[in-house]
Amino acid sequence: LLPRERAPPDPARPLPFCPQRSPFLVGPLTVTFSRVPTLEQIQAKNPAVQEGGRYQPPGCEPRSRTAIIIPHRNRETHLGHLLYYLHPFLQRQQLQYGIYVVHQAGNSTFNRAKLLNVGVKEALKDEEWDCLFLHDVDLIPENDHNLYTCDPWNPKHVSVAMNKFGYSLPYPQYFGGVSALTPDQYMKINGFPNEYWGWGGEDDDIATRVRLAGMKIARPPVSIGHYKMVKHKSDKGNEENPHRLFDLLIRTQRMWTQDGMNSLSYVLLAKHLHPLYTNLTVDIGTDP
Ligand code: UDH
Ligand code: NGS
Repeated sequence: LLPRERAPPDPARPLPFCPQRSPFLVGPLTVTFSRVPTLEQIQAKNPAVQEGGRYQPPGCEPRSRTAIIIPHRNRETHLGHLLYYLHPFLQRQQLQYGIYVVHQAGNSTFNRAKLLNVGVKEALKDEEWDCLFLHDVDLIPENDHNLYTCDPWNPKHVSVAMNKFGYSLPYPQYFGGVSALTPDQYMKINGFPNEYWGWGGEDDDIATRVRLAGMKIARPPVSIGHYKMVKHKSDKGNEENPHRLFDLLIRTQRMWTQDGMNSLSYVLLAKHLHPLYTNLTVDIGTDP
């Protein structure tokens, strides 16, 4: 048997669970952005990753099947940096995983939260994922003890210590960047809002949904939830949303059960299995 070849599953002898603590973890990581890796270079370093950016640990039953969902438009270099670090990171954690890039088609105003709803809906058609990681493209985890698994009870806010905020939370209810929910938790909050077009506020809406659905925000320790952001200017097509404070956020309590996964509509234009990720190109409509 070649080292990476899997023996066919034998129902009489199921694989043992992977250990509670993976022996491959190294802790703090050095993250730099001096060179943008090409997709070919990343592929060469990750020969065990399968089409669509999928992976299963050899020889043991993973403790989590995690889907990473990344909202995207016009950030190819950031995607290169993220894939370069994330693939080895997740393999060291001995997870089964898949990476989904949800690409907003067209030039209308960007809508991060709606793209994440689309990613969840489409990812769950592929696999019974245990855990959904909603992941900004420009945030690179700096410590592999930050496990990409879900908290069984509460939605988890994961990017608790970003370099741009001096490695601490900018405010206690902050829920932006990287978060992780089980599919049940995601449905319990009716997913994310679809009506936040442009920059800001959608993450605060999500934090409010968590509270209104009777849950709390779980978090990893600050020493572990370190992220380095790829520096960039603000994006064309993602200008500050002028409605976020006085039209939208004041209505979350009234709207959260009506606006979300139960009202999601979109047109999937393409689904393409790249060697390092599954690309979903989607028409999510335009800012009204
Ligand atoms: N994103 C894209 N393309 C865009 C815009 C956003 O891919 O054109 C995605 C990307 O995954 C990004 C995420 O959406 O990481 C969040 O984008 P963001 O602009 O909300 O957050 P980011 O931290 O930048 O990347 C903050 C810009 C500061 C704007 C300041 C307004 N006061
Ligand atoms: C808050 C925004 C959040 C945003 C956070 C950090 O003010 O959406 O700042 O922004 N809330 C509102 O605008 C209501 S950042 O410093 O990353 O640009 O995530």
